[in-house]
Amino acid sequence: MAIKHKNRETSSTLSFRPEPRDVVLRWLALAAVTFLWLAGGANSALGEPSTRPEPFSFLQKQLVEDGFDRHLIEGIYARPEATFDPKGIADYFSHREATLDYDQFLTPSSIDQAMAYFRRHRGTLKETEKRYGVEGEVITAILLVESRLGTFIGKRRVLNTLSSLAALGDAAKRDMLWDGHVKDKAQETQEIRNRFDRWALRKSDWAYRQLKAYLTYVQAQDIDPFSLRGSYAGALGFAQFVPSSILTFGRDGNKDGQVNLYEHMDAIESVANYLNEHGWKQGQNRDESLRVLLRYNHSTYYAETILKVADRLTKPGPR
Ligand SMILES: [Ca+2]
Repeated sequence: MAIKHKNRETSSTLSFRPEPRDVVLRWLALAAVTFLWLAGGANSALGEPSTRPEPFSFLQKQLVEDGFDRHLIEGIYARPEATFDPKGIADYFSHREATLDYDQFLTPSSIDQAMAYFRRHRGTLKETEKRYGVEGEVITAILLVESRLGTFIGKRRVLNTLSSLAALGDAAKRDMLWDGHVKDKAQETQEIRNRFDRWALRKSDWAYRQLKAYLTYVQAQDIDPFSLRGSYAGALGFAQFVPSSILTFGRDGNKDGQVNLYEHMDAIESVANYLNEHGWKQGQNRDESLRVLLRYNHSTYYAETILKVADRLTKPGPR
């Protein structure tokens, strides 16, 4: 991580500083600023957020103040892929874990897929079990539920998801999102609006910390920040880790020099390491297993589903 010396003075006076000797450039810059201002105004009037460059300008300033290299940050957010993702946030707000259908992972076809995966990766799973004390059946069950064994990883660019959520610290962004994308879905009552504001502020703080972890991770592993896709909650890879978990628990399972949770061997070892670090012991009882799994995901339905899938893989009986 290239840490830059904090300098509030320079970070607050970037962008438009025309040189008298270059009148043409100055007018071009002024025209560009005017165009972007008009475009932003027009979008706002339609209830749509302007996508660039306003949504992330405050965020960029904050990241530079927190030690990220200015050129790196400005370079990233100047790219055309950098867009505000209001629909992802609206979907995230209306998401309810308890309504997820966890039974889908216990159908005969899901168990068959998990069994095929368990056999295909038997060597890696056995080796990992020996080193971390986490049963291969449990790792397979987690990968099944998290990403359908690496086949369903989400389509959203992780950088945009985290940046959009982090930008909700700004009241104007919350208003824009509420008016344009949430209130119709959620019904416009003061109570729900208050709940949305509290949720947005909490998520904004969380997402900013995850954004910093994500930028640290992609920089350290030399990964294009826009290349990784994940869920609307900013989780990524076959194991659906949040970036801070990748930094702490991610492992280079296939020893190619890069921690890449879109690789099976890396994902398998990272899951094992995460559970091991949270207290998993081989042969522990069901209650102890549930307690550790709840550290991975706070839903009891989730933890129970993992153990049921793992049981079916351990004792495949007639169905
Ligand atoms: Ca690797």
